[in-house]
Amino acid sequence: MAVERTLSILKPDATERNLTGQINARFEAAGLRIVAQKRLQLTDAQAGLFYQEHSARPFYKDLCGFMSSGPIVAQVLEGENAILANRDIMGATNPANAAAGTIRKDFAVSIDANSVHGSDSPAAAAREISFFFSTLELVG
Ligand code: IDP
Ligand code: MG
Repeated sequence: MAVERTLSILKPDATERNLTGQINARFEAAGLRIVAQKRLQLTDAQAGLFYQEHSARPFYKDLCGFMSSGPIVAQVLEGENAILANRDIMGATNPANAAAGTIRKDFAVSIDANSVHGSDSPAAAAREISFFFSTLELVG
């Protein structure tokens, strides 16, 4: 195992319900450190760029609409095996399938409004971190 960084997003359904602190506490309790964080609202086009890997999927338009519908919190989480560790803490994409104790099981509203995003590979983490954060915002 190695120390990694991963890109996390608290989605509009989470910020709308004022869950930033409760979700962040899950990351910290699991040993992940929030090393960069900012709150912003994406345009539909920016959400489309971020999720371009899904551009051919039937849910893409709704996904971009949802992700630009309100403020999000973009953050970089750091820790041992952080990419897979965060995916475990998040739980399955569809909250109906998410394991007990995961963020999506406890907080997600639906498969669209599923509260959190997390990078799924080292390549995705690198691309997604640089999408939101400049080198000046990333303390070593
Ligand atoms: P992930 O967020 O667990 O990595 P992805 O497959 O990368 O899941 O999909 C990105 C996002 O698109 C999901 O978090 C979810 O909000 C949405 N999504 C995925 N599959 C569906 C679907 O079948 N219907 C509606 N929305 C979906
Ligand atoms: Mg994904």
